[in-house]
Amino acid sequence: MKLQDVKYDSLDEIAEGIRSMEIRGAGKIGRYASLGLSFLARDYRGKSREDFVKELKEGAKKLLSTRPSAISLKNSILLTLKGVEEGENVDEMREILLKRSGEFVRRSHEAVEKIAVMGMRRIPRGSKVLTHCNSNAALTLIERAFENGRVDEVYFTEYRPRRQGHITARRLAAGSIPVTMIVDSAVRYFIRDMDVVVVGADTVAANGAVINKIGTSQIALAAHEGRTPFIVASETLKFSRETLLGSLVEIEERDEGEVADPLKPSDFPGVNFRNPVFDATPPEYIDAIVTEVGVVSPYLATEVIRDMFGISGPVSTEGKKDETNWL
Ligand code: RI2
Repeated sequence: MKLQDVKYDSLDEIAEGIRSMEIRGAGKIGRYASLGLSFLARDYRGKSREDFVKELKEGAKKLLSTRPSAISLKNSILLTLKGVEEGENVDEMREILLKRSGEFVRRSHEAVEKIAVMGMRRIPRGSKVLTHCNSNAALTLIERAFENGRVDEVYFTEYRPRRQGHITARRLAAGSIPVTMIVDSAVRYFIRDMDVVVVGADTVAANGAVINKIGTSQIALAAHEGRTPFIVASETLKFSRETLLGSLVEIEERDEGEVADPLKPSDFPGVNFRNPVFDATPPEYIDAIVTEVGVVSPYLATEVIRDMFGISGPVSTEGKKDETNWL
């Protein structure tokens, strides 16, 4: 992603794009949030170091407020701003931030490619693969596996309520991959025909649970029952440090209109609607999590988080103030 290639030109535009879900997908919102901070730094005209820090903090909070439970958003903001305070003046701080953001975005793109290459080795030749919703990491892995003769056909869920499976359909079909759309409730019917399930992740918790688009845990349960391997493709960006400290992962609940669609909630008098968009798949239903640092058992999630944040010894809420100050 190059600055000149994106259609947004300010942090505010990017924040609005994430809020409206024009920019979506856990990895992508992380990369765009980082880009948003670099736009803010690029456009800052003041000379006061303190005012610059204040503006960055406000910008970081604005970005996070667009999808407050998205850990990739939070991690990307913290990783982009890490070390910025070491700059002695605004120019130095800007330089550090722009460099970190550029590196962060480049590494994130590289991470997806590494995940695809490592993960495709887990797909037996000639497989039928099932995927859910729309994950760039999962689809890149499936595409590489197809190019290498490991995938014959992909089944994907339509995914209600937002039907993001349609995005998956168009992408796979454009790559000439044989694809079949099924409704979310047909997964158990087809699961025994599948050789492997590949999904993405929004958050990976320290206990190895994977929080992904609603319905993922039902698919994992069906796969477990049908003895179909269940693989998660996830950048380490989605691993949650907070869960190491005992926090629970907050589940985003979106507007009831998405569930009632194409009608309106008012067309169903006396009916309540609930619209949680993620659920948690426990580690016992996950065979492997493919990250850019290797293919790991979900039970090694703690180690990945420790490595990522350089945490050794007992974990406490103290320390690491450089990162937590920003948000
Ligand atoms: P990438 C999406 O979130 C889906 O839940 C998907 O599984 C996950 O992000 C994958 O992320 P949303 O933004 O593999 O549609 O694309 O809620 O990074």
